[in-house]
Amino acid sequence: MTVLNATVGDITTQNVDAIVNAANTRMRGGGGVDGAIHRAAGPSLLEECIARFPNGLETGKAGWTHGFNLPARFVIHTPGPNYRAGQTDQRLLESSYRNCLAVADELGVDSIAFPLISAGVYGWPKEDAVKIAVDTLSNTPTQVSQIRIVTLDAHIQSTVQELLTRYA
Ligand code: AR6
Repeated sequence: MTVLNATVGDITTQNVDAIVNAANTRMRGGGGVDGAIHRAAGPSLLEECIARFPNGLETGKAGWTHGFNLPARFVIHTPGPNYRAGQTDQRLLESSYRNCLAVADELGVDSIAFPLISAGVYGWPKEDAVKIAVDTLSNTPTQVSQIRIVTLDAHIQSTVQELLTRYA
């Protein structure tokens, strides 16, 4: 059985098997969650990204690296759609969540923490991003036992919580 919950905090400090990185298609780091994860993991993360993703990663796909200095053993990276640049098809955002869970299953991950993919620099409207995250994570079959949605903002967290109760 999979338990889905929400918490306020920094994704880089989560004590889970894997954390998800809201990356970009170049896979060489960036701002937001991506920058925080690279800083906390240390420079080996960039080296592994270069080795494993020489040509980057397509929008909506997912791939993994180790977590290095992070508490999490793995980082599962996904470039979400860039809403600001016109990538407004919700199916792309759904596939980011689904593909991250598929990679988590391949890795045998038991617990995973997600940020709100595309809801920062990429400009996906926050409430809609929450709905897509909760719907997709609730409806995707997975072997992962614990899924945590991590937000920096308490207001957004309560919106996540509200939607989660509909699935409880
Ligand atoms: N912990 C948890 N949530 C966070 C953290 C954190 N440390 N930092 C930001 N958020 P974003 P995107 C929230 O911008 O929109 C990067 O430059 C943030 O408030 O990290 O998918 C990449 O390299 C927002 O709700 O990801 C790409 O170029 C959510 O996490 C681009 O930004 C996602 O914000 C990706 O943009």
